[in-house]
Amino acid sequence: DEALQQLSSREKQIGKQVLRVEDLRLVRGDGCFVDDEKPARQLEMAVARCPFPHARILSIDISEALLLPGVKHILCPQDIVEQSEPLTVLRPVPGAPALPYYALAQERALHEGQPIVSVAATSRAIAEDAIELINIEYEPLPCITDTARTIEPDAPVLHPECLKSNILAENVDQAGEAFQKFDSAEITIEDTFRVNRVTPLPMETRGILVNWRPGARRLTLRMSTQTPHLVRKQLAEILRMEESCIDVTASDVGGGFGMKLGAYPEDVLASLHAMAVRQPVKWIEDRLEHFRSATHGRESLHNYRIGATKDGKFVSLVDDYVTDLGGWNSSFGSSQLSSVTFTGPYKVTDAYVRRRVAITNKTPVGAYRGYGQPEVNFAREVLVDRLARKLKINPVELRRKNLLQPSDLPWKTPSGAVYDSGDYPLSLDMAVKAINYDAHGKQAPNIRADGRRVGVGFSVFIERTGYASARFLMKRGSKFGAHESVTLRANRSGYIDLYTGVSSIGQSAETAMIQVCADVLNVDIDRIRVHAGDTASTPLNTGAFASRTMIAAAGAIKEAGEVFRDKTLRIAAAALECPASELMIEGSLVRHRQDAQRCVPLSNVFNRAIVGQGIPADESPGLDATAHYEPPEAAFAFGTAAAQVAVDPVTGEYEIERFILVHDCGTVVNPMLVEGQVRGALMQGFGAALSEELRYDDETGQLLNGTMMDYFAPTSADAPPVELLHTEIPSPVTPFGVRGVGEVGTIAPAAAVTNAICDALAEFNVEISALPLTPEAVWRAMHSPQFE
Ligand code: SMO
Repeated sequence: DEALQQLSSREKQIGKQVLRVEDLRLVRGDGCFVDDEKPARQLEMAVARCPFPHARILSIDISEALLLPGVKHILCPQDIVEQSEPLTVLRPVPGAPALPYYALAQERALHEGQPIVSVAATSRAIAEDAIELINIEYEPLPCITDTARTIEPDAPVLHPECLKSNILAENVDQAGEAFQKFDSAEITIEDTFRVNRVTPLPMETRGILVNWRPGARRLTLRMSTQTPHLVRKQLAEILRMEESCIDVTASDVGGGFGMKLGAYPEDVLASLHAMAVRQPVKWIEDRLEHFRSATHGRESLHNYRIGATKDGKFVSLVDDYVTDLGGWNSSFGSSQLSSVTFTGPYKVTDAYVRRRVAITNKTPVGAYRGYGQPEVNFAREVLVDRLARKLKINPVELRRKNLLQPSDLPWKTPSGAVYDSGDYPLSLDMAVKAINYDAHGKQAPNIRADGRRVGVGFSVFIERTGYASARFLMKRGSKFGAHESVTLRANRSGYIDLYTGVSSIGQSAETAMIQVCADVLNVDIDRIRVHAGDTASTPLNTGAFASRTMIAAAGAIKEAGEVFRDKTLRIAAAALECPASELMIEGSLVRHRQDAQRCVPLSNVFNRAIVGQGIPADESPGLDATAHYEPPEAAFAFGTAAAQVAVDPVTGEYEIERFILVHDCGTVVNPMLVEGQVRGALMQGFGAALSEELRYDDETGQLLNGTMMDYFAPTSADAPPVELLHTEIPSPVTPFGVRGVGEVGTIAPAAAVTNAICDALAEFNVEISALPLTPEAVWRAMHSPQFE
């Protein structure tokens, strides 16, 4: 009817370019990060860290430090064993034994930067002075920093108490007869690809402020974390406390990128100090600590194999890879998604993937934006280009021949994932067209007047977005489910408070959640206020990671919103003296569907509910709704990257002249936010592909470039020109057809740029199998002995 038509023609917020609500506070300096809070009597913590990659701790003498004025409390390894449990792993590598990892190293330290002693003092400066006065005697032990070395049978075992080798776990997924098909394939190609170790580098380092009020039995932690509820659960276990005595809040978080998932040793230490001295204790990680103690990402070796027919049909895909986990199993284990997406968007039924997770004497590796998918995408897509050269088939043609067609979807991959929907060939076609690929054919000159060679490279890709249901996860050893919860609560002024455990890590989730909520309730967007990341006020949830918020939180908002809306209408029905079914919410009021004049403001309806007067006789007072939404296993985003580069063959220097990303995240909730997420992730993708690498000295095992001076993170001046294109195919498995978007930009840059460089240098037969793509690496690839 007419009223319903009006309802549907009312401007929908989903799909609209709504400005970020977060920016109102951030640009005015009213954001609240950990260090913005300075409670009275606050102490600061500093941590003595192992300077060696592997060492036995022979003795610790704190007597001088204890005498330093301002020092309030010192924790030594023995205190930790008495007062706490080892750190728990939220997402263990399946099949891996637990490594007994305490907040302070016990007897032996396994990586540079591992905490040995911590001090709480009246200032950070005094705490650091105290660290200088602590005498720790070490016996340096032989160390292993090389991934290939650590898995050799004769390598010294780093965790002899629970492992027989340095391989923590090994898992296989397979379908069909991958090896037989590979062995009998008309053409085969294989190589080992080295993916570099990088650091996620959020602008805000880790930070924590702990307050303990024993009389109230309340431990309050203000933290920079992606997962307040999960950290609370972990800390309760580690500190041997009731979960109900702990509150974790994470209001503004200056970036997480996966490395702020779960509890770290410093969280335990600051808590124990605060409980011992009954004063607030703060620790803000400095950048030098960050490089050595916050989890790293990516490092792995992928031996990838493709078996194909002479005309280029893939018959077998095999990936045998090792992830270098560093010294301990971090909260979010290794990059397990490499296994899930190793076949990419290709149609193959015979495939095999073996994942091994290895221990070395380096900082633990955790989740990092993309979580295993950039790594395997690099190996597979670079090898696809090499196969194309070997077969003398155009690399675009080769991909077209093997891509899953829209009609193949939903498609269960050999490793057991289900691609929900999509149009992969369309994505590739759009990238080919956008980069004007025909103009780069053989006829066109690919040599510039200055001698630079021009090349074009492609990478198709898949991204798993969202985090699976509890049933799926528990089978794989996860210690938590993945539901997302939201509470909507009416307030007297006629506004709606939205409570969510998703912390604001820069992903604009508050804005996007408001848009979804506004559409579900059909209210104005400024009617909704988000309260995020506080375990005391928000329903128990999972957190902000896995590109999942718009899948999982949106589902919870929808379910809670429907309950909230129905009760709102029932209460309004008492005011307007008509059946609730004849009413609708619109903007700031409830009105009759047929008669817009017959209406009542939301503030009136909400007041009735809250006061409990003037509501239907069978209705309870109050107006709020909580929903716990169980998300689907995943919704797979996809896309294609195309890069055009100009390479100087004399120096190996190159410039990315154009970079096109065609991307599908299903229903776009807010085009501006999607663009921001994709551009930000692309920059991290370029950084890891082009210039970033944590390098270790072969002999001493020391981190060689653990400062911003020596670690080449790209700046805005280094940003290549990026052109974004979208397809918008709704996912059938998510509430609003949304696929995740947060991590997608990290996946394809390395492969697309590598392929473009190799295309540009085709006359030199250049092959690149390692990251990052520094000019030196390109030059070396040109001058590698096999081509001389
Ligand atoms: S690597 Mo992400 O925070 O799932």
